[in-house]
Amino acid sequence: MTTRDELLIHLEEAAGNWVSSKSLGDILGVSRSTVLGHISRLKKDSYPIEYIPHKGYALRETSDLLVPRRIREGLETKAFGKKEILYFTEIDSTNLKAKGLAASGAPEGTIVISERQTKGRGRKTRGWFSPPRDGIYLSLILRPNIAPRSAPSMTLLTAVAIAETLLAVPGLEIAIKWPNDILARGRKLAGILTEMSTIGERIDYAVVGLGLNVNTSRFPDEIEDRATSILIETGQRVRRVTLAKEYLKWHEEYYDVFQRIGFEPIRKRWKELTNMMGQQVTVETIGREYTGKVQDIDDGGALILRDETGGYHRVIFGDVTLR
Ligand code: BTX
Repeated sequence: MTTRDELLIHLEEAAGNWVSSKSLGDILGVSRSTVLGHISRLKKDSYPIEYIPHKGYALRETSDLLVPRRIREGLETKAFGKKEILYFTEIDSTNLKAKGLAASGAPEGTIVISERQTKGRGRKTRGWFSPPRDGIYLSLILRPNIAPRSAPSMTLLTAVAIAETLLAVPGLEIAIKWPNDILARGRKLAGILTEMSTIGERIDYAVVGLGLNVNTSRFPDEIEDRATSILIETGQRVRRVTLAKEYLKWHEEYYDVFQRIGFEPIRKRWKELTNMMGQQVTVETIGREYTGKVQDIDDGGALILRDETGGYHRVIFGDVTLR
């Protein structure tokens, strides 16, 4: 963790109380001028830090930072977010960080969260626009006891958990799009990036990364007509910390169902939350394209299409275009 992130976490843990630059320097083992330098940069980046002479610095309690203390407060889960929460004001990609941690043995339920990503990743070589403090960029480490063949089900389960979270936001209409998107009015509101590592015929770990556009007011030109946020959809700013906690709760709930009963209840709910059933689609996968009507998803999360000749196709991954 950088000194800047540690400093922010200390201010946050002071829960609105004033802390002097000297005591911050003592806690962090750096000089007072280093502290002042970090504070000035944080303020320049619009972090809501206040100052009163002779008292010191405090982070405004209403700030909606995704710091561990705020996530843990009232978090209704058993394991997700109850283990380690790694927090960053800035990181290249939370998924990259989480993969490194998972490879060195971090337990299921460990979370990596950042206020901003400089190299947020989508599938293949794509990027994920991750402006500071507007969205949720969160990666969760899982160790599911499933065969690699069933890996797509982890993404679908996550999509259901995000959809359940978003259903509680007034004025928001959402639909799941296979395999990894949540759409509002046909535009991308959230994306999921599931990455995993296998040992023989079993999954060692899965990292499930969520990118959710919460209070983003503008997107870069190249994605402006394809992307949206809760703010754009509803005109309301929503507290990210509340959403992040709800999401963790739903995700854990469905993950438990998955471990105890299997994929079937999730598959059923997924079908209720998508607008793809019966739709004519084209799916582009590596070196092939399939066109057909969406018939179903199978017990591993693959998409089942029926083409004009009546033939069925099972697609494990790809990019879908609705016709
Ligand atoms: P995807 O490959 O399905 O979508 C990526 C595409 O979506 C981009 O090529 C671009 O067209 C568009 N796009 C980029 N940024 C945004 C955005 N903020 N909102 C809407 N559309 C966008 C989707 O991949 C999976 C994204 C997962 C992101 C999370 S964030 C936390 C974690 N860490 C990390 O590096 N990635 C994941």
